[in-house]
Amino acid sequence: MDKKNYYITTPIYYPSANFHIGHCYTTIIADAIARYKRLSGYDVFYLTGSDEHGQKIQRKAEEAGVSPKEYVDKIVDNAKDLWKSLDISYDKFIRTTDEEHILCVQKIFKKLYDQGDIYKGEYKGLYCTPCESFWTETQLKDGKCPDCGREVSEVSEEAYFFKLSKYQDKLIKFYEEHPDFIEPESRKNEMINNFIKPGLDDLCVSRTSFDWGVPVTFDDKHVVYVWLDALTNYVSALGYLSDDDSLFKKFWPCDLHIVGKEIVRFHTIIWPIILMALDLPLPKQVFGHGWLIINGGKISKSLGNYRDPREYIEMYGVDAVRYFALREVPFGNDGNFSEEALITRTNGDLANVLGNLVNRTIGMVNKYFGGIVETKKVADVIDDDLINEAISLKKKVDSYMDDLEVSKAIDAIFDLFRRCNKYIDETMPWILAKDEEKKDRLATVLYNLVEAIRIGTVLLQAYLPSTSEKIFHQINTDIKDFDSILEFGKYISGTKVNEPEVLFKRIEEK
Ligand code: ME8
Repeated sequence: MDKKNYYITTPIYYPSANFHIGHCYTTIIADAIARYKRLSGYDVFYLTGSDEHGQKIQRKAEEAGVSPKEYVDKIVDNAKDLWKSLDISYDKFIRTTDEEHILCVQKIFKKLYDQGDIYKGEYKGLYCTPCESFWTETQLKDGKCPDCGREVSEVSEEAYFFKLSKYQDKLIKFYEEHPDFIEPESRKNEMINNFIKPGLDDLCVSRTSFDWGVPVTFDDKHVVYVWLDALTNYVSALGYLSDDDSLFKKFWPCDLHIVGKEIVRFHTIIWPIILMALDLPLPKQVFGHGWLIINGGKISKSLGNYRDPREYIEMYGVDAVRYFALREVPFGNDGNFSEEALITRTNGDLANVLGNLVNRTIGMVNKYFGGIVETKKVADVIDDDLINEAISLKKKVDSYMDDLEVSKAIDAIFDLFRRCNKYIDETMPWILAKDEEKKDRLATVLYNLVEAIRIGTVLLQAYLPSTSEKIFHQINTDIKDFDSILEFGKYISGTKVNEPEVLFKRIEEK
């Protein structure tokens, strides 16, 4: 039977040498979902990438004395290096400077122009001449340019516009017919009440005041402006309108666009309208997640309140960072980031609950049975609760993942590990070990523990892949598939475990 397809995307990031843990958040969540779907048997395409055009980049490149392309090339390598160090399993990294993307944007622009959805008009704005930037009234600081503090003047420039307004009613109808299109629900109401009901303005889609962008083929003064360029990545990456559109045929429409809350608007209003105008099916869902914040405010370079995420990875391990991002931010809300909170999570859940459990269990198997895990099938009612919790875990995690409650999903897995620790307290293996007659019962207890650890770890693979591999190695099993955790007892009795190894060192609080 053919596998079912699943297409998931992150936003494409502005190239930056200063990625922070907040940027990693979107990518880690999408990675966990992509891995979970792969393990569930889907053929997954996970897309991420970089959004490289625009005046800001052009100016930064000038300051650095290099061409914009040279400038972005260097920074993109930085992003790829970061995703590698975070174990991000993307299938493709799209760059808006890729030839295939540029051609796709140009074809879309021409098509929309030919069918009358893009028209030439005049863009009016407040302009700062030294900064060569347009600003809106609300962006100004004390009525002056927010970048340099100088006076701005009202000027207008020739520009192309996209007729968003024409599709307004069709969009509302689409929302009504697809109640799950925007998640969480609260963001949908925000879109309807704040943006659509007051009436959509047509969108400026070209500029003449800079040239670092995709050129408009039929009017070479213009480059395509921001969102039409950026959003198109989700289809250009699949070869839409190219000679080979097999990926597009296979994976479109997208199953899930994961985006930060501040760009939900572009993904749930502009993007669907572009797709409607192109007569393409719309994505199945857009999920707008909250932010990682610091002391209630944004993570920001100017505040100097963060480190390069690679420093945290080096200090605490990749899975400490992944775990924090996945666990700390509840469904759709903001979550607070601090190094202390990262340390608390690492010491509490990772070192005390999981690390300690695996270490103690393997230690006891070595001490009492020379490393052999063998069930003697001496059951006790005390086992039932552990076994039930273990075999019902997948259903629970499936259901949280279906609702994109990633934080609850990973916590449910840790509930099983906590339950295992409680089972050790309840069964007291060190007491059983004192009585030769209880040896078979002791063997069964340790088998149950190893099997419950295996079951939890099979699910944990999607979230903490590197730790999971270490656990599989320590308990010496390659039975890692999702089907193997629906029943208790698939761990092969008689297996010899490997040497225990500390998974997470406890970190001394600073
Ligand atoms: O918006 N917490 O790119 P970007 C959580 N190029 N998420 C955060 C965050 C934080 N503190 N800071 C940033 C763009 N992000 C456009 C997208 S898509 C066609 C074009 C998230 O580099 C942010 O919410 O500014 C967004 O989802 C992502 O990082 C990229 O942000």
